Amino acid sequence: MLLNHVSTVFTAYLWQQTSFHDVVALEIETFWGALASQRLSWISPFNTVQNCNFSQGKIKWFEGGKLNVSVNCLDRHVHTCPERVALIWERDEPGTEVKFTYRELLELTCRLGNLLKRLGVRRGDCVTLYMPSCPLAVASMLACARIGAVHNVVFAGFSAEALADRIRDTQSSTVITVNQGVRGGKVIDLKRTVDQAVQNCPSVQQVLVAMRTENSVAMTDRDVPLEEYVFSYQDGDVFGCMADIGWITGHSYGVYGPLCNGGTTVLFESTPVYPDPGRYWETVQRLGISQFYGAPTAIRLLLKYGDEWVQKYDRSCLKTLGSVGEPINREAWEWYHRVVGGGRCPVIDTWWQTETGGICIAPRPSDPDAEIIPGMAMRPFYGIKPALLDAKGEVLHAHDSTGALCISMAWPGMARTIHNDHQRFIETYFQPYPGYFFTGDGAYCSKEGYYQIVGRLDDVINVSGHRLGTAELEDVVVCTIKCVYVFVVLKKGVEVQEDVLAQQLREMVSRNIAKYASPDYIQVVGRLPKTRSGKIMRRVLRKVVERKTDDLGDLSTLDDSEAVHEVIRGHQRLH
Ligand code: 6R9
Repeated sequence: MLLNHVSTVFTAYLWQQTSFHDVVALEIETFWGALASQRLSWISPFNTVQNCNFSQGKIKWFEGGKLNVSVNCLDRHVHTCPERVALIWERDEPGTEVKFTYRELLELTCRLGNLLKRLGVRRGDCVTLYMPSCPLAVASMLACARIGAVHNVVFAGFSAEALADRIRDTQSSTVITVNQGVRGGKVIDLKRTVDQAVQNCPSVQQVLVAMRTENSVAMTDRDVPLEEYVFSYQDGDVFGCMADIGWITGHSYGVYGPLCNGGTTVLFESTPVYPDPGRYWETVQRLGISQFYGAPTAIRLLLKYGDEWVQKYDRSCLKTLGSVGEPINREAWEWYHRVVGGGRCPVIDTWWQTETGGICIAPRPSDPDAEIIPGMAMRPFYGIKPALLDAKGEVLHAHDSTGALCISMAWPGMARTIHNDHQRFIETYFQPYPGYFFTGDGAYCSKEGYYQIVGRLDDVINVSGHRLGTAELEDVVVCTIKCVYVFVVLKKGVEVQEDVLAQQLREMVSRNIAKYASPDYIQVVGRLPKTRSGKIMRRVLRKVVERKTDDLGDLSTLDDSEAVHEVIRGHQRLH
């Protein structure tokens, strides 16, 4: 698990560096080998850089080597710059941020690590964290890593059942939580949810409870209260990854990447619209964020509110704007670039997955001559070898083609198994295209060798014999099913007659893609069903259109169930 973070460390590092030309030419093995020796402290050095075989699902990196990722994130920097700010906790209430230095974070991590050991947590045990993005959550992750335990971070918006499933799956003996969470001005009783969940989880022996708010909660014999912590202030470079730590982006780019590189990271507890839609940019100004890393869902939401919310704030500290999680459509890309970045900051659309551990395809903002095309993830990251394959499993050699996005060589950050189910790992990722790691996404590669993600392959639809990626259509109408069924969310304050809108959208799609792609049905909705990390749940929309609403599938990651009910009611009204 510790090694999974190695390539994250490098990609985060690249955000911070100005030139990397010298390493580009090096062979993959030399490349990862050199970075691993230079950028990380090893307890014992590795013998081989890699020993991987995709057809056997064997992924082995840095054999013989031993390191501790928490030592790499903390101790290394405490030796050289103990008072540098490691974390800025951007709390829900604007203007109440709290800063943690590397020294403080190490102290908190060691205290927690020792407590976990005293409570009987051993190497290989799993600890479930059900906490909002806060320094104690980061210290808990690092404390687990420090003592060799596995952390299972469950997004603090998940229901008691979804939490219980994940605790049972990992057989956790220990859960760490807070009394209450605070998000968008609302208080959420997290401890109560944990109490409900653990009723059905016999493995749980103890629940560690920290106090996020001042309200007391009912404690049982199983609960262990955690004391509150210390903080101080210092200036530094500020990496603003807005993702919740319950999502891989929060792990790799909120915690391990920036800390391992000695950077200062912002932990965002709130929402982009609390107390108002200017929150992100007010935070950028107040904390001096230099790299802002957000999700297209948030960008699309904010652009609906207009430019004034951005322009009110000084964003001159911003250097790079990152996007992750979904394809970013051109309108959102351009708004992000022109309005948020004032045309001055490169927008980097970064494609990667939980399974890849870190960014795999992204433009290189460090290269002043590098071209960036809106809506394209552009070039493979150093050491990543993508391949596009057709339905017969043949590699598409020529550029200017679309196919299943696979990766032909291993890299250190990639997943090495599925917990308790290695066979499923092999079947899901290595059997669809033997010899390749299959990502599940479709991609287009341009003549120049630039990549554009066209969406999940299970979202690609077959219309009149033509394969259409949802991303491509969405880019034009800014969603779709076997016939094209478009769900439209209007910008704030926009009023249109639905039949006029439908006519305009049909013309636009016919003109920009093709007549066969023109939408058959158009439904205007207030909002779309999304996961907690902001991805549109297209499979749910498909079921609504297919009238299979009694078979919506796993909804445990759904953010707001009311959004589904609204879409269903709208659909019933129309048809
Ligand atoms: C990091 C993360 C992975 C899936 C991935 C793809 C979609 C992520 C994207 C993107 C287009 C991008 N995705 N980044 N699609 N452009 N820049 O999101 O991990 O939650 O595992 O999701 O997200 O479909 O396969 P995860």
